[in-house]
Amino acid sequence: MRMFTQHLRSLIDRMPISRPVVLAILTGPIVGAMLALASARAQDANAVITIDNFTFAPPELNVTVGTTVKWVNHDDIPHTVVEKNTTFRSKALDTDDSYSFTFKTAGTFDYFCGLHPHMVGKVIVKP
Ligand SMILES: [Cu+2]
Repeated sequence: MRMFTQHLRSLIDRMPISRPVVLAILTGPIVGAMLALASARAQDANAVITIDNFTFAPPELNVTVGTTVKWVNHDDIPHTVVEKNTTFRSKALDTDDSYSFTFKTAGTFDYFCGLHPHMVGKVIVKP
């Protein structure tokens, strides 16, 4: 990166137009890309829990408030996702169906499959 910067600098020195203009032209797309990356990170508040072989994976997930969690059923039989206090409840998910829920409050959310109650999982939401 340093070599690249030095190379850039010598190039800029040899250019007939003013340095600030060149810098603006060169850094514009870089700054734009960095901003895009930053906003992508901010929006990256999502997580996936898979259902495979009657198991939620990961069985315990830690997220922050605002995160959208998506459950995806990879089994050949339907499953549901039901929170203990019915904070959320999906319909029956067929193979490759998914259900998403956005956690707006902090807390521990225990859930299970309504069709196979021995299937349990937990989402821990931090402020
Ligand atoms: Cu199930």
